[in-house]
Amino acid sequence: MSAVTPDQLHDDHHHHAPGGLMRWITTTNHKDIGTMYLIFSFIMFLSGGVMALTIRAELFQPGLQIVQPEFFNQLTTMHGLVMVFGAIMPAFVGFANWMLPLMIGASDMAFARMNNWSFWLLPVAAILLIGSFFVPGGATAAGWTLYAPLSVQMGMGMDLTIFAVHIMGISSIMGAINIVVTILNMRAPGMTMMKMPLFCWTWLITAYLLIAVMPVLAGAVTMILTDRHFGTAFFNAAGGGDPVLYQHVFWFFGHPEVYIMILPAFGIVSQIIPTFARKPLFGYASMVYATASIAILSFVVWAHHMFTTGMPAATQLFFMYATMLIAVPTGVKVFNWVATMWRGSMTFETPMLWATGFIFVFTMGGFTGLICAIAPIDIQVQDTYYVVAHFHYVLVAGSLFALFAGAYYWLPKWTGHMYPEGIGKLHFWASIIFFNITFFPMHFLGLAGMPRRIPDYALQFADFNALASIGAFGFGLSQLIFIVAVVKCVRGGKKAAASPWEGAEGLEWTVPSPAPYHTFETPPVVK
Ligand code: CU1
Repeated sequence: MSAVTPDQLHDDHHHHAPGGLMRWITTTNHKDIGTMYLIFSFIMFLSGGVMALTIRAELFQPGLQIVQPEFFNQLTTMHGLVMVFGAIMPAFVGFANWMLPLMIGASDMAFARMNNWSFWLLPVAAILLIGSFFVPGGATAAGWTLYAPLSVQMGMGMDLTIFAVHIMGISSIMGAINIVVTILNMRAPGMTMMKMPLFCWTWLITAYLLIAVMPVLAGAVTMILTDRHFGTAFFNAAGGGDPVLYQHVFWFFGHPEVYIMILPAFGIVSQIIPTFARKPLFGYASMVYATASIAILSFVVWAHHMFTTGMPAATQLFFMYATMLIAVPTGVKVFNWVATMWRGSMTFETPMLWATGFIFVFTMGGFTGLICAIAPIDIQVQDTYYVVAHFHYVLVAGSLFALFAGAYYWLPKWTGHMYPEGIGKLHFWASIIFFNITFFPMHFLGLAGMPRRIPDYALQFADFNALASIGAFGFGLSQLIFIVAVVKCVRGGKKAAASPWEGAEGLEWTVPSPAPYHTFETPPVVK
């Protein structure tokens, strides 16, 4: 009987597993699929970013300089769709793929082949979506919300967008089912639900939101499709339909969607703060309940997007108070993060900079959200740059900053190498400064009455627009620093220790008991 050497085992493995491109097309490995999600989402982030910079170039001065108004509207529409469905959502799914099995001690995702299919649907949807720029009439210019009746009358770019939304929805639902089943069925012995790292909890709740609302979005765009081509009149008053119905259906999806894009961010930040404060997370159970409360409330606030559609006052009041109620569990979370840092031995490596930057700037977006929730104020600022400022504070300084926090935090785990700390810090400081230069002036523009989704504007708005455009180009260029950091990390970054944050990441486990020892290569050591 001869012993099998590790080399022989490796060779044997090699004969069965495809290499090169086929490896990536056929992979069922959660780490490979996580990597593909992250690379795909970053490419989409750059595409949506180029659209944003074209918009800001046009808005640098009043008048029309760079693009025609019709194309400008296509750009604002596609920027929103690409960033929401192509960049932010897939990036969080990438984090889920990489980290959930490791965190709960599972060997892989529950449905490894479906996982491959979830990912590979996305490039198809992206080609349809971005390809719609090149069909007759160009991409749809109905806004990312695709409001009827305009979206019913748009050219064939709208049909490609509907098809893309359907495909992305299928991908999201399959991904969400995979996450729910993995968490409920594949936890290691001893890993009870209330011992899971908070990232798992936030993603479990997010996955339920996805399963609940993606079919609603699919229904909304299908009704547009049949109104366009098959003689129905869901949104056509002349045929007995109601254009406002579209807004109800869309925002029944759209508001929970806001939390789909922020709850996993809360999860990432909740892993990072304890590590760099060197204290366990404050209020673990209250974090779980706050996340669930936000998710449940997100289903009963949708019409805060519709205060100007002529609702009865009592309905406005209901949606106003329900929306303001969400500030309570969100406040619990912010309190817990701050209480975790309170009297901790804090250090500010790059992930912690992004995480604390997230808390500070995301919370400002939360406050402007509360202001928009007040019906009489919302009626004033509806469709102005105040709203644009608000949702970029929660989506850029919220979702995106948390994604960068998580990327720097786990890059050593993913690649086995450290990223260059100085370059990471430069990326953070450049981003947070240029972010605020870009978006803070938009509050003033909105309060002064500048409408969103227009390529030209009155002279009185010129100064703040020039400032915002300068900030946007600074922000865009700053993101190239991330590419430098990742490339330097992968090629020749210094070798990461098994416990890259000097054992402090043992504290990312939010409960006193340690992580199951087999989830990472070596047990975390708490110093
Ligand atoms: Cu909302």
